Amino acid sequence: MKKIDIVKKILDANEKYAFENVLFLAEHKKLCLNMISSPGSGKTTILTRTINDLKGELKIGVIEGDIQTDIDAERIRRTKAPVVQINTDGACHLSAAQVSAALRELPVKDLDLIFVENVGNLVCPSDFDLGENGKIVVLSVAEGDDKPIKYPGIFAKSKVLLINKIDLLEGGLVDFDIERAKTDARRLNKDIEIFPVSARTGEGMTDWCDWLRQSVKTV
Ligand SMILES: Nc1nc2c(ncn2[C@@H]2O[C@H](COP(=O)(O)OP(=O)(O)O)[C@@H](O)[C@H]2O)c(=O)[nH]1
Ligand SMILES: [Mg+2]
Repeated sequence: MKKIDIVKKILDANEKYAFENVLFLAEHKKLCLNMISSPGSGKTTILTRTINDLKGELKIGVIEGDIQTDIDAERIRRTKAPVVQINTDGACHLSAAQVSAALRELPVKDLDLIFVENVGNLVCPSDFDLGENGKIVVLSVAEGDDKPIKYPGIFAKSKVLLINKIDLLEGGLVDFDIERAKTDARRLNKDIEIFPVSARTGEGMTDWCDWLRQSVKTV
């Protein structure tokens, strides 16, 4: 079998599970967001702060994807949010089948919102639909403002762009032109919502949390 046929087979099998997840989430009327970024741009930190900021308002569960370890799941567990860890054993993305199994381990009925933290990588996870309601791409200012044009796929497919670590812009610690990143992301995806945030200081988190409050109402 040619490599291209094998890749097609894998993607077709993934689509089948992704569709099951779509049905499962629709049946339970739950919002599920797939968070994608390079390693270290702040996904887990954003999640822990978001869970804490929305405590008492939205019940959030998390599916944590990692190549190895349950370090991030442990960080989420400390917030008291329910979390399921998936180790991909080297694979660079989560599959819809893995998410399907994890959804059945979470107390979905009791939740308002489910986040999936995908494996850190801007490329592979964008090709694997998980049946989620939307993708959230995180880009930290330490990574450079050219990333939307260098990795267009994930920016074109995401509902939201979180530009994280904006606290680093103060004092000129990093060069990152927020307007350039926004313009390039919007050129790829005119509907993308963009929130500059600092998961460290909390700056910008209110607008992001407001977007989540609105989005859970519309599933
Ligand atoms: N200065 C700064 N550091 C951050 C921010 N968000 C996350 N970090 C740090 O970036 C590193 C990677 O964060 P993490 O949440 O593990 O990223 P992940 O790999 O995308 O899940 C950690 O040392 C965090 O403390 C932020 O807004 N500002
Ligand atoms: Mg993480």
